[in-house]
Amino acid sequence: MNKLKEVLYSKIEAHRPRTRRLAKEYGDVVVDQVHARQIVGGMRGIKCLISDISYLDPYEGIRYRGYTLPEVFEKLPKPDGAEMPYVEGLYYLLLTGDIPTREQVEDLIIDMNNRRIIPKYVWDVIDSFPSESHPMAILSAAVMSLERESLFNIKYRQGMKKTDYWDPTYEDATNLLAKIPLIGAYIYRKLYHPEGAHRYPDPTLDLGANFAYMMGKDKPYDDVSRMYFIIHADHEAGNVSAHTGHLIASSLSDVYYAVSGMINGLAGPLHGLANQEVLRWLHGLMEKFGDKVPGEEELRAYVWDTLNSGQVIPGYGHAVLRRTDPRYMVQREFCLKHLPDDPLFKYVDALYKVVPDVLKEHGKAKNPWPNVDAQSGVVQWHYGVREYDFYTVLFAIGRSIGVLSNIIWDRALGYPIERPKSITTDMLEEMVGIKK
Ligand code: CMX
Repeated sequence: MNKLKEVLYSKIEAHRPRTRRLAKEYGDVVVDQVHARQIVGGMRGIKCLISDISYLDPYEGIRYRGYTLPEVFEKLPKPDGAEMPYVEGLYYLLLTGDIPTREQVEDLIIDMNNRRIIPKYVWDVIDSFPSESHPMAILSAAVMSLERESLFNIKYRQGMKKTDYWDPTYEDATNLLAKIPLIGAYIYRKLYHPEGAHRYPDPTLDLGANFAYMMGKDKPYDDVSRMYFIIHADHEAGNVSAHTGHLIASSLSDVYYAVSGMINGLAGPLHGLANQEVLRWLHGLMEKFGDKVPGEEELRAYVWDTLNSGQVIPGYGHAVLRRTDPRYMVQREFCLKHLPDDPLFKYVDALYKVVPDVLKEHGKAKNPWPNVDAQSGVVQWHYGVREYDFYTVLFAIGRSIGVLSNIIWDRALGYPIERPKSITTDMLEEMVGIKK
């Protein structure tokens, strides 16, 4: 057993009695009520899932294992000379709840580097897609194709105790996490830079630096990748991508099925695809005004035009958050430090001063503040990743860290197959007292 797995196992053993006790002794305690509006409104806010990996407070934003994002960036070990921490360190934190030492992270990096080999059929799957395909569709299919490598399935067929499910799930999850950045980078090169030779991973590099290397990007893109994957890693369990991954895995489908499903959910414009939509929307604005950022009145008019045509303002609003997303702030601070004069950043910053007031006036969005997606494309654009269809792939690589950590713990704690109850419209009308 490697060192992370040993620590994880001791945490699992310590945690199991808590879950058993909740189910056995407190099973009848009422923790939430369900209102009709939640049933017809996307189950918003119903407390019915457990995740110890992260928690999202509407005003404070995300905490990973109790740590805010600034704390995560400050406490996790960093490569020499780097501004951003090792992504592998975040995986360690999400799995165990402990901030790892540099030595523990280096041990994990070696372990993950040994898992990077990708079977040729995965490259063939990617190569077989037409070049007009969306990179999220290709990513989903490439991850799906790896399914035949699942150790969980082999062990399950051999007959495995339920308490052991977490072990091959950990192996599958760590294998996939080691491979998915390589798959993402290969998709990027194939779709947008087919002229250049494919770069094989460099075994001396950590996940962030290796991703930059495979993308063909120089420093500080390694730090950009680390920052990007860390801020997108998890957002508690109820969002579409995290919940989809958990739901699929609850039937004991392996992590390849689950993460492929997670990717499909993330590919919608109301969720992860919003980062691509933001760039498309910003370019519409820049085509009108060029590099000189227009005044507030012109910006307000552009925002109103979008709203009046029945579209949402991409990158603004959130189902849970009720203030500016701290993931937006992390990136904003990065931009202020590294690219304050970038024309696109100037637009984004000018819109930050205008959009919330317009959305308040519009009176629909419960949260008029920007989310992570309003800012993330700007950083990518600045460092030369200008093919904005690709941005959600980056989100997916990051999100897989949290989703895979959650699935390992779901298996460790023996959560059952998920099965909420549906009712008919007739039934709901009757329940609320509508007479026919
Ligand atoms: N622009 C215009 N209208 C918006 C809006 C926005 N940015 N955000 C919410 N609204 C509207 C909703 O469409 C809804 O309108 P209807 O009553 O006509 O259906 C109304 O305001 C109420 O919505 P809400 O309760 O505030 O928001 P939801 O929880 O239903 O949806 C979200 C949340 C993120 C889908 C929504 O705010 C949105 O569409 N934002 C733009 C897309 C976006 O940035 N998505 C990325 C979110 C982060 C991520 O997952 O990556």
